[in-house]
Amino acid sequence: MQTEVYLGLGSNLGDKRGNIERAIERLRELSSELTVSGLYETAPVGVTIQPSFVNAVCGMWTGLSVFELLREIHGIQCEAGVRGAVLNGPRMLDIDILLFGNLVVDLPHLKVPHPRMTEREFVLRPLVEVAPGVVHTVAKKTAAELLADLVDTTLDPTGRSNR
Ligand code: PH2
Ligand code: MG
Repeated sequence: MQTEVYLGLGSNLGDKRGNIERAIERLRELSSELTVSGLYETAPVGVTIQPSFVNAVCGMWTGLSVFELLREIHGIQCEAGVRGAVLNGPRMLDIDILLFGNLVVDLPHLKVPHPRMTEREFVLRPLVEVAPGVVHTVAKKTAAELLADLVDTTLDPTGRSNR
């Protein structure tokens, strides 16, 4: 069985673009079909005193289970280098499973959909580029709607829309 999967990639140490591009080449080996967004230079979110990131999203079809995919992702992250083990701190490569078909997982080491993806423009903007119509399994909104909601609340921090 093939599943449609979306992954978020980020790097803010070393050869940031090269780290993302090498990861994509490795992910291609795991999928029958893969599309990748552009590479976005983004300001760090959360821990803001750290280098800027390069972020991208890839969409792929894979025959792997979510746990098999997670194991492969860990391997790809290790190959890129384990520097940057600080939570939310600088890292050579971070790959997050954003969406895995319609699957919902809530385990200590794995949450799908990714719990913070709806708050992060550095995830939603490239996601909209590759799959504007993909529906978030829990929020029941498309990527394009989630991005529009986010931009609204960013412009008006009270969350009141003026439209
Ligand atoms: N990842 C984080 C924390 N902050 N900021 C940006 N711009 N891009 C990221 O990928 C990122 C971040 C933790 O995974
Ligand atoms: Mg992350």
